[in-house]
Amino acid sequence: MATAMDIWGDYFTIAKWQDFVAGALESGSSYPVFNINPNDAREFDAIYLGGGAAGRFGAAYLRALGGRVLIIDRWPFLGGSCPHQACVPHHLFSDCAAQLMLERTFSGKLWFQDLNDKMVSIKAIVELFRSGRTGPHAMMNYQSKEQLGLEFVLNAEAKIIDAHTIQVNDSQFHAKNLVLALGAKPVVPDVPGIQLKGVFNSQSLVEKLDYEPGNTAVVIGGGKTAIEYGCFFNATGRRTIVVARHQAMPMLKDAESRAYAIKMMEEQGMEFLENAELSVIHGDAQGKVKTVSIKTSDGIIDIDTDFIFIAIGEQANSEQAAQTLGLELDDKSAIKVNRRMQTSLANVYAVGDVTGPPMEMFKARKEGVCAAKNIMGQVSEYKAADYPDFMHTHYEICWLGLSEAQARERYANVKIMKLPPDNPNGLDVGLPAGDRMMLYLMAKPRMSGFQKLIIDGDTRKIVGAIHIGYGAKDGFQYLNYLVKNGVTIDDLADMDELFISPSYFIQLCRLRAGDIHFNDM
Ligand code: FAD
Ligand code: COM
Repeated sequence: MATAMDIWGDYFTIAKWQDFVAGALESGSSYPVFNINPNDAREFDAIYLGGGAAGRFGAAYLRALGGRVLIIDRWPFLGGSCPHQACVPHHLFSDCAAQLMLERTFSGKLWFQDLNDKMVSIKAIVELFRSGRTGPHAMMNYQSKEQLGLEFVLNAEAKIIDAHTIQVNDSQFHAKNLVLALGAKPVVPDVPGIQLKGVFNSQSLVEKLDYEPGNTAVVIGGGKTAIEYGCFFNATGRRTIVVARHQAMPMLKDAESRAYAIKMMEEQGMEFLENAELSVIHGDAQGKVKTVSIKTSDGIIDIDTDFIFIAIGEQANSEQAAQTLGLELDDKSAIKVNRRMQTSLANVYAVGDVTGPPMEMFKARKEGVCAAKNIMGQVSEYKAADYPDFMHTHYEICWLGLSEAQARERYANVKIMKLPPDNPNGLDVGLPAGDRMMLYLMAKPRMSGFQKLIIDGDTRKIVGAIHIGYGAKDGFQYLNYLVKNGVTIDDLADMDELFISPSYFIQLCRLRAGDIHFNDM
């Protein structure tokens, strides 16, 4: 059995880290790995409890400011849930969904194999992820240790003793400040049958799936994770039913864009039960899911399935901190913080998913950095607002700013530029199109995407943008910054498009740039 390791001073290559992480995950044994500088006698300015996006970025910044910082994490790697159970598997599954939609659209044509009536293995893709994820894990460890010089303890559950002290096995660590970066976990609904084999969430799917799901997947939830994973299950060739308590995909506020996204999912065979709720999960004699009962406005619907995916939200990992330190929580159990990331105890900070929504990487990382600055004597405030957002269906969907309806409430003279434009052929028009969309453009134009720019016609400022297709996500990160700084259609018109680019906003603006009273298009 492995025992505690002290690795400060040892050079770990990425390959060595990968072997180490794979071994530790496989054996499941928790023996602490100490990477602590024995030659630094300074007290820690902070312990980041949790080394995910929030903890790792915060600690790196604190060290960059000249402070001494320790990260403690129960996993044998840094980077947290993103590479292990969240963003990375989600992007893998969404890549598969996009690829499979293309292959199914062209099934038996050109060079594409015949995929009609063929199911693709979910288990094989999950196993591919499980063995491949140690690559990113190793990279995070290498970067943290060799490039950023961070001190950390890994592979060890931490216990909070008080607002300055953390215990790992028999060792105690003290710091001037404590930063809770403990993340969140999927909400588990309290319904009969929830413990049956065959009921998964985003964590257990990648950790525990050990059989090939049958031909029907039932997804509970209408949010990002539900839709993203649902589209993947659908693309593998399974009947997929999404059960949403209210509306599916409510986060995409622009009604017309949402309608396009839902229509395209339905055309891929996705089924939606809205205003519906999981009622009971029934099992067979072996304790495996057999049927699920869904409560709808028309009564109970029973669906035969051996595979249920539950994605009804995430809940902060706040229990231990709340109990031990008596911190104030909000009504959803997230740790309450002020804009400097301080909890109800001044030297205890909380960052990332543990402080509640939006549960996104940029917010976790920026909160981690904000806490670091305050701990090191700067005054720094942060509250996530006016950010761009994205999710996947079989497509990549990005949005920023206001929906058309929101813009019309706020501005008297709203102008719209969109592709396809309103026209007698509806969606059956081969625009927009761009990288990864050209085959659809030629063979099935209605699948070639949708995009919309929302403008305040009086100031000519962009107030909202949406893109459904592929390849625009990168641009939306920068576009949002410009929009927040008041970019106009005339500014966009002055930019240099890399034609053919997936979002046509620059050229659409240039076509109107000289026209003071331009029309919707
Ligand atoms: P985490 O990364 O969860 O880190 C918390 C850390 O605390 C973990 O490493 C854990 O091991 C450690 N820990 C907890 N308790 C203890 C303890 N007692 N002792 C020691 N260590 C402990 N966001 C995006 O921006 N893009 C995406 O594409 C995206 N996809 C997602 C897909 C899914 C399915 C999910 C669920 C989320 C997704 N997110 C995405 C959100 C993103 O993953 C989170 O916002 C982000 O990982 C939060 O980082 P964090 O540091 O707050 O928490
Ligand atoms: C990315 C993990 S997968 S982290 O945010 O760089 O730590």
